[in-house]
Amino acid sequence: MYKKGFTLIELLVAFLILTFIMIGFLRGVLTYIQFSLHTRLKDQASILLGQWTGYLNSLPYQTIQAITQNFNYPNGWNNVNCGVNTSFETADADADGIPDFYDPYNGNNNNFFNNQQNFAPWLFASPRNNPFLNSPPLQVQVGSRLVRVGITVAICRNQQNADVGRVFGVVAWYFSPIDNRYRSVNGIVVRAP
Ligand SMILES: [Ca+2]
Ligand SMILES: [Ca+2]
Repeated sequence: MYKKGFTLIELLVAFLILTFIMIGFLRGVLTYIQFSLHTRLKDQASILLGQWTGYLNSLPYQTIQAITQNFNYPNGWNNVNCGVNTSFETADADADGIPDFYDPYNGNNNNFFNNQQNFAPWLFASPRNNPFLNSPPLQVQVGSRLVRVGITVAICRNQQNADVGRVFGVVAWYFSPIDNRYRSVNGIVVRAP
């Protein structure tokens, strides 16, 4: 005799379909959260880059000279040609495709996701070491992640070897919540007396 209602199999199938829909929905929500955090991190990196290049441009040259005086310049950065035919800006000692002047990690940057505080020794300023006073932050938290800033510095010299200025590399970076890979924006500031 035919009976109206659901059999156990029908209920099970309905339950399975509902579970798959829920999993798909949750995955969609998760992806949305990851992408929106990624966008916020990217925006914050651009903001910090703008704040730092503005700040470095605003400092009196005497201040810049004073704070960069006792730095133990790595990579020959105490003697660079800041003219058009310069190679210091493209040198890549750790061979990861990122010029060291804009590179906060010694080695492939994607490998530093689990070791994010292990900054390259050539950074002049980093979230661990800030030689600047009253400066923008070198680290900002966005959701569960951090955007960090690293700054390199080099001394420009002319053909007579005279000190003619300072050049700063500024990099703001984060690890993307989408794939945990390194992402960055960078800029350069040149200052002369
Ligand atoms: Ca590099
Ligand atoms: Ca690197």
